[in-house]
Amino acid sequence: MTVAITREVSSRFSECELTHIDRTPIDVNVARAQHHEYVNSLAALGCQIVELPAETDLPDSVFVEDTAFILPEVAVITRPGADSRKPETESIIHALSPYRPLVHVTDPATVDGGDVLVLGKNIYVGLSTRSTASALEQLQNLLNNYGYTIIGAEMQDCLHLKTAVTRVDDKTLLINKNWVAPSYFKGYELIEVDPAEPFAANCLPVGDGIIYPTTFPKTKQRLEEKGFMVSTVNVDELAKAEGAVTCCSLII
Ligand code: CIR
Repeated sequence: MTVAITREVSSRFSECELTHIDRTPIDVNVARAQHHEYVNSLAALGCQIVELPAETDLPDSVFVEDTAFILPEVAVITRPGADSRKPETESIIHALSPYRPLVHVTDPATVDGGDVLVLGKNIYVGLSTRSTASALEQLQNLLNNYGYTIIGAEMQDCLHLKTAVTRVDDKTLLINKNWVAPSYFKGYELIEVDPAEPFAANCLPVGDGIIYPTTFPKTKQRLEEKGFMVSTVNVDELAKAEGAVTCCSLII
């Protein structure tokens, strides 16, 4: 059984952190409705949903992906790069402890889960504004015993590594080559985003389907042409906070 941990949208969502996009008015009720639709599509693809209550004082806390990443053997609790987001991990520790032994990234290192792309035993970590070189070192030490290799990936012009590249299946990645070099991912089939849709590289494979924003029809067509079953959700209001589909859940 696949479990998806999600968290309801904070009433202070419009006070979110922003790095690469301009602030535009956010309607929290619309964001909540879209999040609800997202959670429903996770359930429709077979996930058992564990929805945590909203954390009013943590505007970005709907983006649970940044607080942890989950491996078959262990879950890693991150230390998010933005100070406003560091307290988000507390409730996630409680939520994840029934499922995995936990290990922790500690001060002074920071890493956002959105920068962590797990491809088998290779774990790529985006060298973004949120994730530090010392986090790479800590992660390597924490995960050595399980046979993982941590690989730092240079990236540019976007918030997280997974804004630039995500896993579609075991052999296939969806990528914006302007934001991360394809040479990191030799041996994978790379589906490029349509040039008109630079933010389209973030998809969430779950069960037999791919959860994907409605906003990127041209790239969606590229996924469908390769035989992937794409299930679209409107996450435009969440995207105003620089979020996308991977960031709103932790998949176990
Ligand atoms: C932030 O800047 O941290 C949030 N406003 C957006 C985080 C999105 N997270 C993700 O893509 N993993």
